[in-house]
Amino acid sequence: MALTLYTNKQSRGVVVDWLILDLGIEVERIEVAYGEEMKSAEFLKLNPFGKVPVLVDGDL
Ligand SMILES: N[C@@H](CCC(=O)N[C@@H](CS)C(=O)NCC(=O)O)C(=O)O
Repeated sequence: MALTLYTNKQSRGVVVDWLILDLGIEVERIEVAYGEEMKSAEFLKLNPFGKVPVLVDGDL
């Protein structure tokens, strides 16, 4: 399983992190900074709203 969680420690992404921890699921965590990074063209491809959390599961 290749899950990737794009998140920020000061966001509601901590709730997703908590669930992932409880379920014992392996995930790669990528910290995304508020501001420019979250609104960058690259990140907007993952979430057009430019917000975290974003969970990527393979092609989904
Ligand atoms: N409906 C979204 C809301 C996500 C959301 O509002 N995330 C905030 C952090 S808690 C965010 O990324 N804010 C950045 C911004 O609005 O620029 C969800 O529940 O995942």
